[in-house]
Amino acid sequence: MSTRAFITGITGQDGSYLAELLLSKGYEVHGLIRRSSSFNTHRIDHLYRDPHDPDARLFLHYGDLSDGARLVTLLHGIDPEEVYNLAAQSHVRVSFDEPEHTADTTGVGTVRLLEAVRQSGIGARFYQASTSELFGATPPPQNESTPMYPRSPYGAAKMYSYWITKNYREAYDMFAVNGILFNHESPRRGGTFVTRKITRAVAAIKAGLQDELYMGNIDAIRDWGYAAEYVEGMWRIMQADEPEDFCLATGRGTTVREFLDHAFGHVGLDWHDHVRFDERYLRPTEVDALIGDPTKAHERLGWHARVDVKELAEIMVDADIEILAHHTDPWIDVPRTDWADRVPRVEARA
Ligand code: NDP
Ligand code: GDR
Repeated sequence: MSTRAFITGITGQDGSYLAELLLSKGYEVHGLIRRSSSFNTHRIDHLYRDPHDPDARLFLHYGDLSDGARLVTLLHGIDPEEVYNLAAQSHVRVSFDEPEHTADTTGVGTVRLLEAVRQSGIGARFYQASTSELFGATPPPQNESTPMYPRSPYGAAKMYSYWITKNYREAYDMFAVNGILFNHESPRRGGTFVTRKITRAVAAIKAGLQDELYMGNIDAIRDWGYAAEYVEGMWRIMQADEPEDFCLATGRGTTVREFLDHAFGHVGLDWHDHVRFDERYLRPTEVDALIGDPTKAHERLGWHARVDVKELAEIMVDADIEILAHHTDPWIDVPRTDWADRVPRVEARA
């Protein structure tokens, strides 16, 4: 019998890599997807097989973290051994526009899922997608013992999720753990996060489809790793003998400015010729610097981030150039002309 896993947020960047990883390990994977008027499974379509196929091991179920009763019914029926809670309204800037919705999904959604695990009596292990945003205003380096000081409605909602996960571990003796992950990116990263916004723009500028890129605070420092490596860390956290929280990070900080150097420099462009400032991309309260100390994960899980930020920027720029060259975006599922049209509109959203 395969191990069964249930993943919320399976249609997102991390969910797609995690599903790929677990399928490669022989798991049966069940994912929660939201009903949408348009297809929202482009990141996992390459993994999907018709459920009538006897070899199908990926199954998708409609649901939402706002609907607790549905979560109980689903978990009771699926009876997974491992539950990964990756779903969230995950955009920090957007959380200032939609604080209540962010609290409901990114915060209260977690306790709905924990309660569903508890009430359905399945005894599954539970992973919570916690974040370096919890450290917020506390200066780097940050590790598992660093005091938390979130600086956004997103960070505050994730703070609740972090503590409620710990509380269920202590109160009910559940294997419930937090992976406190620093920023991780990839060609599957949503287009409104800063790295992908930059790499998509580099590809479009190089192709002559765009000339300017509007940005906010380019002095912010982040610890950027490669998402495909971080889902391996999530899995290892869930295989540990004891339920414990871990930070996953590269241990190196980079400014947005330096990321611009890497991305534009990779195709022989100078970002100073293209990047403009727009205050709409500033946050009311900013997180200036996040640089993780991943020593505990190195020592206890044998996990290391290998891809450095320059290589990451190059992987992402090459992928975005490839997407334009092949006329369709496999992660957005629209033809090239539509996609090129979308660049300014996508940018205007974050
Ligand atoms: P994405 O934004 O790419 O994916 C978020 C996922 O959550 C999507 O599948 C989305 O569905 C789903 N979702 C959103 N709201 C709901 C809801 N109400 N009910 C059910 N599903 C919902 O995020 P990432 O993959 O980048 O991140 C995964 C998790 O890890 C998130 O919780 C994020 O906050 C956290 N995190 C991410 C880090 C990073 O650097 N990437 C670092 C640290 C933590 P849909 O596709 O339909 O929108
Ligand atoms: P972050 O990621 O807020 O760290 O959250 P994001 O890529 O949005 O911002 C990183 C830094 O870049 C600055 N910045 C801009 N950001 C965006 N999006 N757009 C811009 O134009 C821009 N200009 C400058 C930001 O101010 C910020 O300092 C991500 C998400 O994945 C969270 O879900 C996750 O928890 C954290 O990473 C760790």
